[in-house]
Amino acid sequence: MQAAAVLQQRRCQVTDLVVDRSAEHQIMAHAVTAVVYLAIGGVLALLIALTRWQAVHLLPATMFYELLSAHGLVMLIFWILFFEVAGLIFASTILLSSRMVLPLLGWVAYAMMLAGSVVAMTQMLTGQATVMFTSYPPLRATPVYYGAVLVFAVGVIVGVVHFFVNLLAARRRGDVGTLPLFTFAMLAAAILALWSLLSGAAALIPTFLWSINLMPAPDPGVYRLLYWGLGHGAQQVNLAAMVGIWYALASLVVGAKPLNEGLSRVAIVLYVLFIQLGSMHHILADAGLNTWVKNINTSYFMYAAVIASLIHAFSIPAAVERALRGQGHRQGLFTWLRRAPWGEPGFAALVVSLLMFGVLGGISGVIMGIPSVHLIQHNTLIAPAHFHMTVVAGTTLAFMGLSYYLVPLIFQRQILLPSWARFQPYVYGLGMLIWGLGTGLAGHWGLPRRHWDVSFSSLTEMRVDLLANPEVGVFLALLGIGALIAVIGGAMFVRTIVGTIAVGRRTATPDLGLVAPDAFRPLPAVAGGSGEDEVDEHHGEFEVPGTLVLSFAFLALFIFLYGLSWVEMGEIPWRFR
Ligand code: HEM
Ligand SMILES: [Cu+2]
Repeated sequence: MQAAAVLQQRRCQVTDLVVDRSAEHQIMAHAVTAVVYLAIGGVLALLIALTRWQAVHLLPATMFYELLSAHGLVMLIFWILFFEVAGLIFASTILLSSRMVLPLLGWVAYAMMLAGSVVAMTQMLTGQATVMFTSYPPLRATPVYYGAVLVFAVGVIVGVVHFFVNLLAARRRGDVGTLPLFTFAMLAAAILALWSLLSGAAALIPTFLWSINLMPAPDPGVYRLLYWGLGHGAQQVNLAAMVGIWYALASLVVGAKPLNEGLSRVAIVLYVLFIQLGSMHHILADAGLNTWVKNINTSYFMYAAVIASLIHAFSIPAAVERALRGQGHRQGLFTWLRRAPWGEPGFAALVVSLLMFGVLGGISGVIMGIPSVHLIQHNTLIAPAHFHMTVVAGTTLAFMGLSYYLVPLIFQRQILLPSWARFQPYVYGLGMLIWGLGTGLAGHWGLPRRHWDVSFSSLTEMRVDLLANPEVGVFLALLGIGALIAVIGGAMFVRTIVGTIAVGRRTATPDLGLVAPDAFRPLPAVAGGSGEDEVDEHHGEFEVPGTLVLSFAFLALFIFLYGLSWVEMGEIPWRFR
């Protein structure tokens, strides 16, 4: 009995956490699958970007739409969700030093996700389901495609249920009191995921039945409303997971502890309560909804969730500033920032992810959600520019940053090419920045998203020439060059992680680079081992003046860009009636 328990567990020699073997194996399986999908999605990204770069215009039309469909699905759904389910397993077992109670349930979830995702991707790549990841009817795919997506989704639901089971079991065994902040964030993510997946099922089950001729075609307006319950909700799952990772990376690398952990938790709860209410910002141009519904849904309620993000956006840099000042970098406003560990992959990923998500993704998102402004941005390249700043530069980069620590610890291998890991977040971020600026500006100049041929060469009677302005050519070149750099950054990540897993030196104590001295003792700070007994000798003076200045600079930029969007709207040549 005792021996069996020993076989099923090990104690991590770096973190001192008790590692359940089943949890470990399942995390490995999910992580490897996620990285494979990221690599596939990256190749597709390069091909479609080189097609959108009109001067190159690589792929033929049909193939462009097939690969674009697959890129959206593989990246947004498969890469992200396999990684997130790994995160759910980690947060509910290893981080709590707790046992996995029903390993079989976890494997069932994984098998369904794997089977569904492989089939759905293959359908898209072979031209059976060229419906984009949104699959709006009346676009129609094969029943196999909808079936595969549903199998995948049920797999994720099982994975989420598995998370709740593990968490409840840990609670009952007394392994955990107050949930650690990371687990708390993942709990919010899991609740949001359930809601989103149910909404997605409501959209996709009738569509599946339509594809086998058992039901009439779904009403496109109703489908879109239900679909975005999934599409929007899924992004909030990503948001909660990413914010959890930001806190984790900040505490891991610089020993930052939230200024006010209670407030950070309240901000996470705000996501659960309010974020779904902003879901209609995806269908603001749809005629079926009245203005009142749109205004309420996308403005007043959404702002409650935006406030939550603003709390994290202040709280995390502030925690970093306080920790670094505590380490002696007290002079002036920004010495702490100059002395910060810029060469550590966790810190690099944290900063690039937080900045690009907050500044580029966050501000553009709030602006696009204004119903009137939305009308001049809808379906332009502004949309992909916005969401690549959130879900790629933000979420994906945060996931990459965490991997540089979790992969060596879980696989017990020394990270291969640590110097690549140091540069990789910057390369990826720079590529995405150039890509985002080029794509966003091309959108501002009126170029549509999801479009193979913006020269409209076969539609001469339309007499539109979106490429007439020479600057558009420059923006599209930025899109292409940025994509090349970002793909190199992505490949650096894949190479480092795959190399580590395959041939990294086996060791129970991998060197993780700079880790805050108290990050793992007595328990990882993210696992609730926060220094409550810490005495703060500087109590009374304002502790984070640098972050305050940065926050006001951010707000000023926000106001400027918000105002600019109204000016832009005032300059359109057509009129609203
Ligand atoms: C090297 C990194 C990447 C590059 C260069 C890239 C490039 C592109 C390009 C050029 C498009 C087509 C835009 C259009 O024509 O409308 C696109 C669409 C898209 N990308 Fe990416 N991408 C990258 C990574 C990612 C990642 C990591 C995700 C998700 C986590 C993602 C999610 C999407 C989605 C959802 C679409 C929309 C597909 C559609 O309209 O149906 N991309 N991307
Ligand atoms: Cu949304």
